[in-house]
Amino acid sequence: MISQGISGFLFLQLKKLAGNTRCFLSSHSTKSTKLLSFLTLPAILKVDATRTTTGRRKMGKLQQLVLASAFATMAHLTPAHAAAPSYTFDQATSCGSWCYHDPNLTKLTDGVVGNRGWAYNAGTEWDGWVGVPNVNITFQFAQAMNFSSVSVGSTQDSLGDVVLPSFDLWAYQGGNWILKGTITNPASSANDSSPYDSGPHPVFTFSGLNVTTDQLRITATPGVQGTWVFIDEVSFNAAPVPEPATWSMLLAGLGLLVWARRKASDVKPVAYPNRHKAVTIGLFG
Ligand SMILES: [Ca+2]
Repeated sequence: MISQGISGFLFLQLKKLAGNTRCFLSSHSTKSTKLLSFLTLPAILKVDATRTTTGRRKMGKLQQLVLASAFATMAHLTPAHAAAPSYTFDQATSCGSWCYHDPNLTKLTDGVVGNRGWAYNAGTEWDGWVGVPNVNITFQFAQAMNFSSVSVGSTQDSLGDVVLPSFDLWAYQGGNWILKGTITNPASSANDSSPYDSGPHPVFTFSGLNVTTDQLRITATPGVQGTWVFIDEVSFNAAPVPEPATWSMLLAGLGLLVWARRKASDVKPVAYPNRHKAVTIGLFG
């Protein structure tokens, strides 16, 4: 968001520089004319720079703005390449009637959501664990992110088979796992559904987080021990946090801007020879 703001500011400065030159014909010029004039701005300023102090000052400012814009654009593009998280379990999945393994560790972040009845699509969407006290799923992100919410999908058929778990959310900060939220699902037959129910299953969301980290952990604890835990998808609402290198690029761009403005204000008037007069002297002097 900050890099976008800086990029926008740099563009406005560039536009202002263009608007102050004669290449913008008038306020009534068409958009195509203004765009053509904008694209020819460097050439026009270069010609002006050979004639006047103002033209030379504007040419210098244009060069600094283009360089600063390049820095800001690089900084803006860096967080846009944040990769999807990888994840691991601390308990092995089980197959059961169908197979609830996740051999490539992709099923929880592939965007594919199962049905409320785990058997409706042969259970292929679900990761499953059975007879474990709990399971920790740890997500590793390519860079630090600011999380506003995290959602987990699960289901239940009966208290003697597949049971809704409770969830804890942890963030790795300062070398420790910090508890950020708990969603409790007490064991209740009210959550029962047919294994062939084609409707949507419950999704449990940790909201209003404002948590910055590059690692999150979800602990799923079954409401009844010895039963199954099923999870099909975990989704994150997050924005990338600029890394130190990104901040360095932004600061470098801002520094160039300040330097360019000071340089422009330091320019002293220079007496340029009148070209017409010079020709006159050449002819008749
Ligand atoms: Ca999935």
